[in-house]
Formats: sequence, structure tokens, C-alpha cells
Amino acid sequence: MRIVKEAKNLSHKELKTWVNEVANLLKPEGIYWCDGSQEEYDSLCNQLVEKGTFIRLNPEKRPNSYACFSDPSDVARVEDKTFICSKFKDDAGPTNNWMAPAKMKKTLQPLLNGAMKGRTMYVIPFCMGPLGSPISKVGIEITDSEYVVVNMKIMTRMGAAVLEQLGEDGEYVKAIHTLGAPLEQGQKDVKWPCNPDVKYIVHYPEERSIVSYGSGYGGNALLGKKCFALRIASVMARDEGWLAEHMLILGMEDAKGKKDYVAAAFPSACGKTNFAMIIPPDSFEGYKVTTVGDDIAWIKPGPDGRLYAINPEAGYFGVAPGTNYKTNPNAMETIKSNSIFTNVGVTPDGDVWWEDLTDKAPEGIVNWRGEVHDPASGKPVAHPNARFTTPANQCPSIDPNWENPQGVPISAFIFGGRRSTTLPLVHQSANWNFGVYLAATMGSEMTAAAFGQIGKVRRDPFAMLPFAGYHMADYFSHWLKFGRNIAAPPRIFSVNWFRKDEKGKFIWPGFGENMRILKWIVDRVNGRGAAVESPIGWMPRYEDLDFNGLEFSREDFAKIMTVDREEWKEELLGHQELFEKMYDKTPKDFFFMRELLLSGLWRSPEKWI
Ligand code: TSX
Ligand code: MN
Repeated sequence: MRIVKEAKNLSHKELKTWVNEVANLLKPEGIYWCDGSQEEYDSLCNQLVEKGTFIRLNPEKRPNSYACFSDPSDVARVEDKTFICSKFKDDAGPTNNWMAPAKMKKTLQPLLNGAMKGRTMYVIPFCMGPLGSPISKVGIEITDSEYVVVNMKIMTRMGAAVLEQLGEDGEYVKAIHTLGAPLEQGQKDVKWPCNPDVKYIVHYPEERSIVSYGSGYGGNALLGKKCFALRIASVMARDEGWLAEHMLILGMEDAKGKKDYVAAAFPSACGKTNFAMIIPPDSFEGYKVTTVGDDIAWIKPGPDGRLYAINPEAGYFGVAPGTNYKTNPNAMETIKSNSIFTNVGVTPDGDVWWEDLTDKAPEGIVNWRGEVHDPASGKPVAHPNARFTTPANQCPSIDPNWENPQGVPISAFIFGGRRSTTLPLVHQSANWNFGVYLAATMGSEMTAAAFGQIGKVRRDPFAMLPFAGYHMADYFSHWLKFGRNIAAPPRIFSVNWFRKDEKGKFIWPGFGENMRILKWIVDRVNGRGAAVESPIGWMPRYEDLDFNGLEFSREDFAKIMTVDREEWKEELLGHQELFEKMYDKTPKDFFFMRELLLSGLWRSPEKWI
């Protein structure tokens, strides 16, 4: 096989053998070992510009940045083509697609055979987490996509330094990615190669390996993120006694300089990246919020009995539409340069645009399908799932400890959802087990018809439903067991920024004002914040929250804090429905906790509002 670029620091014999085996099957034109250098990045971006995949943005407006449009069929994760191939079906559970590993391998074999013909095979050594951290883990992604290589350069620690760390016999996760679009002799490539007909995102949790076929898009192709850092890592975490979670990590420093870190899980469309980069309102003098991560947390018990978290990623792969200087100024600063934009609009002067970036689309803008936008068409400029890929260290709020190899100590877990009724703005669980229960039963109301009936609650336990690499009910049990062995467990909170009034208007202003809730949470953790008991846990009274500088009435507060008996009877039926989907493995603790919550609803309401 032709070597396009030699490996640097490669002393791992088994890795060499594996790469050769993969090359013999996929039959690329040559093998390229990525070194992770800036020169390599620039040269691959140039190649993508020459091919027409990348549009170089105006260097005065958006230095060293690129836009690209995917194939219209390749715009999001493909959940129905995502498989957990554990030996036993019961280990994948009812919420994952499953196929026996041997059968899946038989299915994939003919697809992979020759899949890289006419293309270069890139070998990407990457590290999830800071190099040298005891919590970090190494992966090797093999891909035939230059887009994947340059995105992995932003999203992970990538290249020769990782091979050096791997040494002669280090452990790594094997990840094979191919576009599934081989080129015949003389065949001209398309701008966004992929396989429009066949896609497979496959995980072998026992082997700790991944095969992704047919898609070039984000979560399907950047295998360090959802595939490794969540699906495979959640299995490693279960086996080794830690947590791999779909959580942001942020730091809050108060006016006295006391610093606390919290980790928070939200389903999609709740503004998770916005919360990770929140800017406190002016009245919070001396307070500072810092960002450790916006998507994934790997969490391990430390020697002091506390939990320590790292962000395994090195960049943000964030949803662009809706991001602007009001919703997320820190993200706007982060993406000023050195960024890749996928499926956004491109302006005539070589900048990017998406819905809600500004009030009106710029004249003459090209939409994500490459057509000149017609405002009368009603079609969006950017695809709703359009993304930016941007280096984390460019974020103005980046935490000084974001690359600390020991991680940061977690004081609280926050679980959120998008609920127009029932769930209060904030409450604290009575204890770890009730916290696990509230996280297991969390959910969001559907906002897009594509995901089912609008307004119906879609349960998304721990925001992990599409990302747990094993049986969801076993995952609940892991959390319950994990909590029994920590000396200083984080306290667990629920938040809901999205309650609506009778007219369908959001009651809580959200965004920076969420700082008031964050402050109460951190106060609670430190034994300061006052609270009263409600049927579902501890809640702040109006006077327990800091409303300095915000006009927010007691009446509105009552509206977003009410725990309504009838609504909660309905809610608890929803919990039961979820548990019954995985009845045989649902922890029995959950049935008892549900019953306790139900009986608590018959307390006099005056006591908690
Ligand atoms: O990200 C959001 N957050 C978290 C911010 C730290 N969003 C956007 C969600 C879509 C991804 C929110 N939307 C939040 C929120 O807290 N709250 C809302 C609801 C809301 C929307 C618009 C307004 C207020 C609340 N507008 C005005 O008050 C003018
Ligand atoms: Mn995510």
C-alpha cells in the first residue's frame, strides 16, 4: 500500500497490524498518518477548497474559517441506523437498535470491501480528554474524509503526540469511518461524498470498537464524540465504576472568590451550549461563570470522596441557528475565527448567516442548499441542524482548569427539560436516589413535528436515550450503585426554563437570568440557600432567590413554581409508562419512589408555595 504520509512516533505493533488489515479490506489509494499539525490542517482545508467542498470565508470577517454544505440527505445523526452490537440483545435494551456482532460483521464486510477505492485513508490518533490525564482515553479513527480529519483536529487532541502517549502497547478504541462512496478510475468526486442509500453507525461495546458507514456528518462521522465519548465510554464507565455523561460542565465563582463546578444534562433544543457559556446579569457584581465543556463529561471519584469531571472534547460542535449576541455572546466570540461552518448560509461578502443571527437575512445570501435565498419561499437559509466547529480555547469564558488532568470537582448535577407545565423552575431532590429518579424521568415537549406529536412529552432519561451504549435500566442501576460509594456526592437539581402562561408565553426570562437559579443551587450545596419542602423535593421561596435587578413578580413566581396535584398525577403515570417499557430491569427502588411521590401530593398546598 502506498504511504502518502508516514506515521510519526509509531511504536505500537498491534496498531500497525490493525491499520494494515483495515487498509487491505477498504482498499484505499494510499495511507496517510495524521500528525495533527497546523500545516496539515491548512493543507487539507486547501484541498477541500479546491474540491469545492469548502468555501473559504472572507479572511477579514472570518479569518481562517470555512463554510460547507452537506448533501441534503446527510444532515443529522441517523438514529434508526445506529446499532449497539453487544453479544446479547438484553445488554442493548429496548431503546437501542441491536444486531448480533457476528451478523453485523457479515452485513458490513461486503460494504467495507473496497469502500475507500480511489480515496486516501487517513489514520487519526486522537485523545479524548487532556493529554496525560488519568481520566483520558485514546482512540484511532480511520477515515476517508478530509472533512472528518479537520473537524477532529478541532474537536479532539489529535496527531503524533497521541501516538507518543500510546507507546508500544497502550489501549485504544478502534474506530473505522468510511463515506461508503468509492471512486472508480477517473470518476470525478462530488462536493459532499456519502452513501445516500446505506448508512450504519455500529458499536461493539464488548470489543470497544466502532464502524461508521455511509455518512459524512458530525455525530455520524466524528467518532470521538457521541460514538466513543458517550456510547462506548458509558459501557467502559459501567465496567470500571465511573460516569460518561451527556453533560456540560461550568464553573461559578462568587464575589468572595469561592468557586464551584456543576455538571448539567439537557435534551436537545434546551440551549445547553448557551447555559454552559452564560453571562451573569449586571447585578451579579463579582460573580463569574466559566466554561469547562458544553456537551460531554467524564466523571470519576477522587481521593477526597468528591467527583471530578473532565471535558473529553477540545472544541464545540454547536447548533448555529438561534446563536446570536443576545442568546450567547461567548459563543459568538468563540466562532470569530478558525472555525468550520456546516449547512449555514453564506453571504455575498463571504461571511456566514443563520436564522436569528440578525433580524433579517442579508440580501443575496446563498442558502445551505447552495441556492440564492428567496425570502418569499419560506425556506430557511440555514438548515435547522447547521453547525459550527470551533476550538474551545477561543471561548472568552473558558475555565482556567478546563485542561486540568485531574478534572474539576463537581458540587451539583442539574437536569433540565423543556416543559410548558408541571415541572417547576427549579427544585432539589431529597437525596441521591430521588435525584437519579428525577433524571431518569426527565423529558422535553416536542417542538418539531419530525419527532412526533407537538407538545407531547418525550422522555429522555439523563438526556442519554440516544447515547447509552447499554440497557437504559442497567444505566439507572449503575447510577444508584455509584451513589452508594461516594463520600461527598453532588446534590441533584431539576430546572425548567420553559414554563408557559395561559396565553402560551414563556414566563421566565431565561438566558442570563438563569444565573439566579445557578446561584441558589450553589448556595444550597454550600449550606446557605434557604428552601422549603415540596412534594417533589426542596424549593426556593420567592424571597430565597436573588431577584436584584430583575422585575419578576410573586404572581409569576407562583406560576412557575406550582406543583399541581392533578398535573403531577398525570406526570407520574408518564413515569410508570417509561418504567414499563423496561420493566424487567427497572430498579425496584424507582417503583417505591414513584409511590412516595404520589402519596406526597396529598399534602396541603399552602405548605410549599
Ligand atoms: O438557551 C436558552 N436558554 C438557556 C440560556 C442560558 N433558550 C433558547 C432555547 C432554544 C435552543 C431559551 N429560551 C431559554 C433559556 O433559558 N429560555 C427560553 C424561552 C424564552 C424565549 C424568548 C424569550 C424569553 C424566554 N424572550 C424574551 O423574553 C424577550
Ligand atoms: Mn449533545
